[in-house]
Amino acid sequence: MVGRLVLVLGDQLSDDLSALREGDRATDTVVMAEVQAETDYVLHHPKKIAFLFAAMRKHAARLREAGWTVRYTKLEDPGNTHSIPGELLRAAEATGCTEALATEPGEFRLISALEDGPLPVHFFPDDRFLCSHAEFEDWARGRKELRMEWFYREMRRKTGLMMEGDKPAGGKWNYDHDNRKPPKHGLDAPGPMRFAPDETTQEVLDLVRARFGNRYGSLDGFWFATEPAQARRALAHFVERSLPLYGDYQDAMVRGAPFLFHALLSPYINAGLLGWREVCEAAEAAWRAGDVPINAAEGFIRQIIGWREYVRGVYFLQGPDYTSRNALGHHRPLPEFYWTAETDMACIAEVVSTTMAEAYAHHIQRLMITGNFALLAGFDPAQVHDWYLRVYADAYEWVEAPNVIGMSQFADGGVVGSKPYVSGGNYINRMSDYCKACAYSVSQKTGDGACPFNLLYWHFLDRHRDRFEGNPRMAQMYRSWDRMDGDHRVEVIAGGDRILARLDAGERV
Ligand code: FAD
Ligand code: DLZ
Ligand code: SF4
Repeated sequence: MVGRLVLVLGDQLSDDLSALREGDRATDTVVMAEVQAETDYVLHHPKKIAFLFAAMRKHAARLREAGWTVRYTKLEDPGNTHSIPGELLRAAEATGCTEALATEPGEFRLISALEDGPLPVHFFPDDRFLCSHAEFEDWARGRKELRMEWFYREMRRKTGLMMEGDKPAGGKWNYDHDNRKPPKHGLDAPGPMRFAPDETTQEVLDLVRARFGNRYGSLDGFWFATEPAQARRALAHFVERSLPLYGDYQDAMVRGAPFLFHALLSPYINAGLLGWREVCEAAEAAWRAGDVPINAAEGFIRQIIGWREYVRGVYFLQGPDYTSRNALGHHRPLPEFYWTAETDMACIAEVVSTTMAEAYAHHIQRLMITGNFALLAGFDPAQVHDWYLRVYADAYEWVEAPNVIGMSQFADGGVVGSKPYVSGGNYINRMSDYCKACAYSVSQKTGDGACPFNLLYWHFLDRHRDRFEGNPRMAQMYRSWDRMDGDHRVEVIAGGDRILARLDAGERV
């Protein structure tokens, strides 16, 4: 009997996958493929490619052990058509199969490519997420604003995580107020669990170095987990060592300490090596055992069943045109220093360097350093989106786009955020030690040595006054601006203009 093909994509490496559940291991053939269409639709960081290829190869081996017939195409295999629909067709020709089963991909781009491909593909929902498309649509229907906090409370009730009956554990839904501590001097963080590359991973690293070594990002010091058992050890390490202080220092930034108390689990969760439930249950169990404070456990769980599920809901609700939105009409090209780290702004240099080295930066670095500067300076959101999708090991459009186009760049006009995330240098100085090492002065508000964030913050508010003045959450900022001396305001705007002119001229900033 001729079976069907079961497609498993690089970020679908979960044992419990809807397409596998629908398939029959006695008759069907699993198709997995390393293809250039996926490595090159944006030029991903080599560490991300290496992580996924190593994890894919090991997943294929596990599926074979579990009794599946797996047809796995390596990047260098002769005949590789270098696209997912192409590899499905080749598999169909080789096996005689005439149809394929697939779990819905996480990017519209690939959904369309499969729908338009030569082989009929039957899609099944990606139920590795807590909230289905239909459930999110129901929640969103009729609401004037899609605020994450209300969605999150629904997910708490639905899962029973950190609940005492129908009430939130500890009496409050959200302990974010306790999660904004500036870094203490000499803050010592354990960092993520690191794994030495095994034979499969080393083979992939050699391949990726040869094929993708010239693009942005370093492959040196690769330490990611590449199989579920390792990812579970990384989770246990995080819960034991970092989670106790995760909440307190969630927003802190320290030079030379890129990871602090963060989980470093997003690449694993997004690729399917870990599930949302096991990571949340581990955090809750640690709190119930008295090993971590409530602000840490709640804060972590909110990121997973709140933010992560919410951004996915937004992506699929908003549709394929979401990534091309540009509500603020920003068109300035992304400057070279987002690729080279060659800038006098110590904060940006630090985050871009970390990103190049690790394919990682933590949330506040992404939001309040590189994202904040891009928004203040008015960089084209499509280019900013392309940058974030390329450089981070956890980036797939369903999660990256609402964070970038929505939360960070306000290019969706306020679907994700009720106001833009912008700040001057004071916030960065309070939450980091970056300014101490900077060529600019964070306390200087005007003149050539003034922190560019200080100048561009007011420049941004001033040039977008028509849009934001009526926003009650921004009224205080406009009142402060209006109270400033007129000559001072002229100097600030002139200073902002000069920074933008230097950016436009390609001069060092
Ligand atoms: P932790 O701080 O330890 O958080 C725990 C987990 O919560 C993460 O592993 C992640 O699974 C989840 N999480 C936290 N915040 C978010 C969020 N806003 N959206 C979705 N999940 C979240 N996350 C991605 O997974 N992929 C991206 O491409 C991505 N791009 C981002 C771009 C910008 C501009 C911003 C501001 C945020 C982005 N995020 C993205 C969210 C967040 O920065 C990362 O999930 C987080 O930094 C991952 O590191 P961690 O595992 O150490 O996270
Ligand atoms: C990100 C990525 C890369 C770099 N390479 C592959 C690949 O060769 N084969 C594959 O099946 N998946 C890859 N992926 C992940 C896909 O891009 C991802 O499944 C889609 O973007 C949908 O989220
Ligand atoms: Fe960044 Fe300004 Fe501080 Fe320099 S002074 S590190 S540019 S915030």
